[in-house]
Parts: sequence; structure tokens; C-alpha cells
Amino acid sequence: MEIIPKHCQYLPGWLTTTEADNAFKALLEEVNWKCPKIRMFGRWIDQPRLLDWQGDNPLEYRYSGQTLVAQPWHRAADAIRRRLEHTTGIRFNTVLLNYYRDGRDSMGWHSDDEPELGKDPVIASVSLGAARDFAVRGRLQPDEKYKLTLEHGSLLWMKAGFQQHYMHAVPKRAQAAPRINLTFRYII
Ligand SMILES: O=C(O)CCC(=O)C(=O)O
Repeated sequence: MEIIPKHCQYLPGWLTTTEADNAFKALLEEVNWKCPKIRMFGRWIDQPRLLDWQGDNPLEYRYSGQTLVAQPWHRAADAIRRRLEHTTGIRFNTVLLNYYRDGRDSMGWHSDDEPELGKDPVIASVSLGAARDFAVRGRLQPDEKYKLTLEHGSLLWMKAGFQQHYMHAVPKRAQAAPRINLTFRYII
């Protein structure tokens, strides 16, 4: 059994395989995937993945020197949002979609703690496609480490306290098939 960090719940098979397959295919083919540059250490660089930001207009999200303006909801993302609101009892008005094309695509260490997410945000993360590691470490105790495997159709429900206590990352790996992750958020 995997030991999981505090302040979160992992629900494998939250979507059925057919539901997850259909959502993955539709999002892969129909989302207008982009690769906006971010500012790191004084330089503009490509992010190692593609992304899209969707939500209730005209919400904006700022991180690493870029501003994303919400695009209209894709019907598959909106259907997952409705399901999530039922499961969690929480409202979400935006989603960040990340498309990891292969094992070279990744997400660096960070916490989702931008001011527009509010003081102690709840974030619901739905994974589609290839399973990838989700690494977690304590912000104050970097030796406190966890590694979850986020599977096709799973939900990782990051509850109040998670972003304050931990950082997370999706490391590169030698080989990986495509994966899409959707993190649903509430922008205030
Ligand atoms: O791809 C993932 O599972 C993580 C995505 C993530 O960390 C984020 O969107 O902030």
C-alpha cells in the first residue's frame, strides 16, 4: 500500500476506463495545446509540456511571469468538473490542463499558492493516459518525501493544508506514453 501525504485523498478508478479513454482522446485531439514561455532565473524558456487554461471567462491566472486568459470549457473538462463538484462538494471555476507528450515532459517542484487561488486552496487533479509519478516533499521538512503513481482515470484531491505543507513535481522518466492532467481550481 502506498503511504500518502496528509491533506489529500487518492481515488484510483474515479472515472471508469471507458470514461477516461473517451475524455483522453477528445482532449488530446480537440484542445488547442500551447507552450507559453515562462521566466526562470532571468530568462524566458519553453515549459517542458503543453498546456491550456480553461474556465469561466474572463478569469486570468498568473505564474512565472506569464498570464493565462481562460479559454471556454471543453465539454469533456466541463463534464469532469460537474462530477468533481458532486464528489467533493466544492465549486471549481477553472482548470489547468497539462499535456505530457512523453517521458521528457515534466513539472518542476512548486506549490499551487498563487494569490488568486486564495489562502488555502483545494485543488482536484484528474489524470488521463500514461501513469506518472507524483513526487511530494515537505516545504519545511524536505526530508519528508512521498511518491504516488497517478493512474488513468484517478482523482487526487488536494485538500486545505496540502499546498501550505508540501511542494510537488512530476519528474522526467526514461520512457512514458502521453498523459493529460487536469487540475481544477477556484480563482477568487
Ligand atoms: O500533472 C500533474 O499531475 C501535476 C500538475 C500540477 O502540479 C499543476 O498543475 O500544478
